[in-house]
Amino acid sequence: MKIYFAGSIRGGRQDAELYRKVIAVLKEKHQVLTEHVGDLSLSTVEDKGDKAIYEQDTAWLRECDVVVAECTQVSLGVGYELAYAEAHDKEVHIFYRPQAAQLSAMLAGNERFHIHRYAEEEELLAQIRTLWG
Ligand code: 6K6
Repeated sequence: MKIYFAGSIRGGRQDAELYRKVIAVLKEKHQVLTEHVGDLSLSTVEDKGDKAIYEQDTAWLRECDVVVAECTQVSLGVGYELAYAEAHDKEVHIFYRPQAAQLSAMLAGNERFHIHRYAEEEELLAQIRTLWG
């Protein structure tokens, strides 16, 4: 499967290492289109230009089979991507830590989204393996 992994970039990189680990598990059996989201060395401001990023990411969203998003760290870009994915009838899975964040009602209230709660990193990785391992 082609998986689009979404995680906060300009919204804050506190969970970037966690994204990297999720992507590593997904990559064991699938193609992850957005590996850079877990790249801790990338800059959040410069890079290839916002227009190019938007064009590439929306093309990948149209191309993917499933969207996997970690939403504990609030991100406008991830929220946009989830709405875009829904508009293109993609399967969407959202993971977050209820102890650390309240999920927006615009995500939590959308019955088309599959919402997964977890507490610890190992629990998240186990959920990922169960679904896509
Ligand atoms: C920096 C770090 C990693 O990649 C970069 C370069 N910038 C981006 N490259 C590719 N996709 C991006 C970039 N900035 C945001 N996005 C997309 O928006 C990703 O697919 C993320 O899921 C989402 C994050 O949005 P913000 O609002 O937190 O930046």
